[in-house]
Amino acid sequence: MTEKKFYLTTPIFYPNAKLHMGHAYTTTLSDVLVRYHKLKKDKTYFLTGSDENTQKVVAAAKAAGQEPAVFLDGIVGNFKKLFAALDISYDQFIRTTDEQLHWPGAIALWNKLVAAGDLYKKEYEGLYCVGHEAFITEKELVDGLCPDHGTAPEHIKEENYFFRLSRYTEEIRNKIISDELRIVPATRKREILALLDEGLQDVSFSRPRHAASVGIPVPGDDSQVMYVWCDALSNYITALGYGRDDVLYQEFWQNNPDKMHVIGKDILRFHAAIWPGMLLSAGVPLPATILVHGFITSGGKKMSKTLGNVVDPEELLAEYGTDAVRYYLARHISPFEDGDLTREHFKDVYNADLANGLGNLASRIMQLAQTNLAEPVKVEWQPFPPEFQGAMEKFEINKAAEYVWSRIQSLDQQITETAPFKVIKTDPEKGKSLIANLVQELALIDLMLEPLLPQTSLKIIEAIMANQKPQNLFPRKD
Ligand code: ME8
Repeated sequence: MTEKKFYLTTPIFYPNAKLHMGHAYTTTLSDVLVRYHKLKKDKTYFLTGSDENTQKVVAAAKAAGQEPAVFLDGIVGNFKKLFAALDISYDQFIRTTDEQLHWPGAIALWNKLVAAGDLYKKEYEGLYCVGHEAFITEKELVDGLCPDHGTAPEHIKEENYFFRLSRYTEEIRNKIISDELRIVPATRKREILALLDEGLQDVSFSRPRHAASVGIPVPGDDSQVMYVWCDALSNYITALGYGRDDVLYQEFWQNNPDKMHVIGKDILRFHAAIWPGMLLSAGVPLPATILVHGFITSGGKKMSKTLGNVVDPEELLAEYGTDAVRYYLARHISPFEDGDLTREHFKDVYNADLANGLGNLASRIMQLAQTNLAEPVKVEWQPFPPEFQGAMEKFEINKAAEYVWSRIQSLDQQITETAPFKVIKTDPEKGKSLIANLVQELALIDLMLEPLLPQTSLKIIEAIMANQKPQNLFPRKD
């Protein structure tokens, strides 16, 4: 039997500032999906990284009074610290300033687009929003400002290479309609199809070197550097060795039907229109799935310093620990819609679902086992319950977690109803078998917890194997 492959990427994040809760969400959602595939014994590859060749980074480094390279190393170090604290099991962290790993592939891809006759030079005049790292139209402005960033766009007149994206509108459209390129959820599929119905415009793919000041030189034209999005999107294949070393690329991209991008709703157009256009032009297979999640708000509002409603992932991690944060994100944020997180709700959920729920259940059962069973229960292998598997296959990690917690609740009830602590006094054999059953059930719950709460899952299975009550998994918070 040939092994199934699973390739998952997150966006590469801009290292102009610290990562926030939204980034923590994208990476946690991604990590849960990868760990689930690992448990199914698929061969997985998980990519994340940073999008470094941008004006934002140059500006942020300048504001910090540092050389860009030094500034970037510092920020990227912090990205990795956050990912470690969230237990993100990525295989590779790609940086687009990496001239060995990223640039050869980006250049090779560019050359393919040239060979296809899809790049041409043109004078361009328009408005550019540095926040978006994209051109913006007069129509999109509110009071002369970019509505997302609240900043005035730059007026730009320059010569750029343009990518003939318009040529691929129909092909992209058909592939999305037929789900050959699957956009999940359906609301996002409709959104991108509506955009495709209007027809795609050709897009700027380079900037004059002086204007952009950083970036990958355009092959054969030193006066230009690749435009950020053209450079950034290619990371998904350059990291695997496209144009450089084909082994991983062949295995996880070229010959792998199960490759997916996880992104937020803000970058749908880039991933579901521009990127497929580039791949079609270059004759490279398209991704199979783009999972588009919503945005996290706090108290129904965008997190912002002025509103004082920012919840910092590092702070939550320090106070509650890795698995509590993963739990909240996995269970209480829908991957398909916008979600909300406040400190108050986080604490309530922590106490109810983790301290009183899971923590209490594991400790009750293992206390009974430790006191009454002479040796550890030999746990039998059990398949994933279909409810859990079904939800995971649809990327509904919140529903999967909800199902696990419904099992936690029923197991709690089972202890109360079967009362093994009483039975053991009158009928020790029956009492022991009731307790062994509880342990067996706990082991199944524990299996489902692995992708969601990996550290807790390990502690529980260790407790089961040692026939010992685990340490206090989730101390109550007042
Ligand atoms: O766009 N809620 O990088 P970026 C949930 N470098 N997720 C959020 C969020 C929120 N409020 N805010 C951001 C870029 N995100 C480019 C990507 S990919 C080839 C290049 C998450 O640092 C979400 O995943 O601005 C979103 O798509 C991403 O961060 C944008 O990160």
